[in-house]
Amino acid sequence: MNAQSRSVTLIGAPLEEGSGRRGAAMGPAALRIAGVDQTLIELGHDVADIGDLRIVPAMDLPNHPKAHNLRIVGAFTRALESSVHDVAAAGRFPLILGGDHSLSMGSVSGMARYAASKGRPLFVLWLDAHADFNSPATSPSGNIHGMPVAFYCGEAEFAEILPKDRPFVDPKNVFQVGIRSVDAREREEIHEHGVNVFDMRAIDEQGIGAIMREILDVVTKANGLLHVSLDLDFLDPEIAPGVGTTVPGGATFREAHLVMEMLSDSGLVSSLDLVELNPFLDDRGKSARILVELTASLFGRRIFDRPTRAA
Ligand code: 6HN
Ligand code: MN
Ligand code: MN
Ligand code: MN
Repeated sequence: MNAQSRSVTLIGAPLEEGSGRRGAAMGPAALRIAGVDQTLIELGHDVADIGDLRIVPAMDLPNHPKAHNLRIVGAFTRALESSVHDVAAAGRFPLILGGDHSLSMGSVSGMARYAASKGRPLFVLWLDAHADFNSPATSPSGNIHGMPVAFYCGEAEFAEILPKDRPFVDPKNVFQVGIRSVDAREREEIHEHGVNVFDMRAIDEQGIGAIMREILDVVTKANGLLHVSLDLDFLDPEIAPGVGTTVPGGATFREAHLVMEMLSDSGLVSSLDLVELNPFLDDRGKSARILVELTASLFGRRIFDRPTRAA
């Protein structure tokens, strides 16, 4: 994605029912007000905005006691899976404006189907304070935004949402970076399934640059596509307060930008989620703006250019 111009399609997903509180449904509007489209256009990209997805609850799904609002989250999952797949198949870059993190059940599944159609493996970079690998059986909250990684890696409890033939993501192709809040049973599941975790301590000890090089190397060698899912709480709450699940000790402003700059240089990124922004909790648009600035770095904004690095 380096200096090259991309065709980007913005897809709004005003979903908040996967989280325990209201407000994330205003996320797409706040990201547009913060200028996500204009910023990409100024960087030389072609931008189409298809507006916000509208759904009706999926009444064929159960009212699950341990997965709150499954009918709404399930309907968004179906809508996003197909629209993200179709945008990618049309040769465009799907940029999903969230919305809470349960929307990644749809976006990642759509990209998994697209990658399979190209015979390429899908990798996921999960930038988050949380591992989001709960299932209805392990979740302490019942909030589905804590479960999307388990979903797209094949969690059986949600088998009714998408068609049976949909491809899952291999948990070994999931890289989680920035993790600092994991539930007890969730931790066991992560180990069992072989998810790659770089927690905050790994960032402290190794540096984010070395971690990113390691991840990008794996994706390059496998000729993979890379979906990036950016949960606002990856960042430290001091710089990004507009989120319902703040955890202290997050990534700094520069660490987050370096991630985006290295992703941009790599040219490997196929799709992006911006999630968990809750404008109702934000401080005068600060968090919406930082998400737009990080998106700009991913799409080629630089302080100064660097010589291209051999892979
Ligand atoms: N997110 N692990 C907690 C839960 O309820 O499962 C928190 C999940 C947070 C989800 O931030 O996207
Ligand atoms: Mn998350
Ligand atoms: Mn999170
Ligand atoms: Mn399991």
